Amino acid sequence: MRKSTVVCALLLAGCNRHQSALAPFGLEARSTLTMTMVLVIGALVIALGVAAVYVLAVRAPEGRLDHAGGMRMVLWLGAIVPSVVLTALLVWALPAMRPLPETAQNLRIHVEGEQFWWRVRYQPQGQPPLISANEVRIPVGRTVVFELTATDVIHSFWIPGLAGKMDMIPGRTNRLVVKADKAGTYRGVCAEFCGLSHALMAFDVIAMEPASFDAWLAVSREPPIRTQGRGAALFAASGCNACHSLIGGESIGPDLTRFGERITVGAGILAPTVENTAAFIRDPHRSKPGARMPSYSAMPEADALAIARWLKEAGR
Ligand code: HEC
Ligand SMILES: [Cu+2]
Repeated sequence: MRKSTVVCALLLAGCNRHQSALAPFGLEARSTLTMTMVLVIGALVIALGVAAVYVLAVRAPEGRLDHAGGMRMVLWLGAIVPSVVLTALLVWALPAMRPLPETAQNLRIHVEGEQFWWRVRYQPQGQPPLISANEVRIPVGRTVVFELTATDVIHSFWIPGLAGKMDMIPGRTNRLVVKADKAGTYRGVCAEFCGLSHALMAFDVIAMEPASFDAWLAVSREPPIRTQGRGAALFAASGCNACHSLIGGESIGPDLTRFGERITVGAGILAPTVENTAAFIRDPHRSKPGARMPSYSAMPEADALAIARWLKEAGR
């Protein structure tokens, strides 16, 4: 009983961040959904039609349809109608395959797939880049160009509510042009098996009104304010800065500059609480087998909590 309550709560919690191609918030996903509906309804109509013909044929008096009549029916229903329908569908669907138009002025967001997280770099035209991780923010109503690549193995970048999948391949940059049309918080996932924690490699997508997006971008360029307490000392003493940047620089692990603002911990896996962060720091492999972060199981829980609290200070 209690177990099922927990399962239900977890399932419902998953509904906060929509991850569904059936609930589109962008142009490409919207046209894909329309096409899917046309195909599903069309297939249903055809199947019902075939069933109706079958029933009529069985019930018809013998000899009603001579050999020539039968051949005519095969010609029409077996060749002409399908050719016309398929050609019409092709002509109708071809334009949807064309990528959205883009210009050099469009915001570029470089996303690199890592085992098992996402390295994110915003590259607004004429401004210095902004580094982040495990979350992408996009302005509603503006064209955004994702530049996708990978460090280690092939991943696939998929935001079901926004657009189709795009492979992330080491040594190559694939582009995905998108336009969101509805603000909200959504979820993206890795859609290509990439190792042990492949299924635990998700990210948050926050589609914002353009003005709030610009404001967020401006604020994010300010160095974050952090106290210099126990958390700071422990972070340095434990060698965390060997892999994590707190000033938006290049780093081995996810950038933690504005960690307090993230709405999940561990690339879309855990709720953003201090407790979850501390648990992740002490034993990242419990929630993510194979994660490329050493575990700090010898670290006292109080220390992990102090670091977690301190990390969460910045970015809110
Ligand atoms: C050897 C490099 C390395 C070291 C050292 C390291 N980490 Fe990590 N850390 C990573 C990697 C890689 C990830 C991403 C794991 C994943 O999600 O697959 C990560 C993830 C995290 C996350 C989650 C980030 C997010 O976006 O949700 C936190 C928080 C974190 N580390 C804190 C720490 C702290 C605190 C220390 C020091 C006690 C530390 N790390 C030491 C590599 C490292
Ligand atoms: Cu992956």
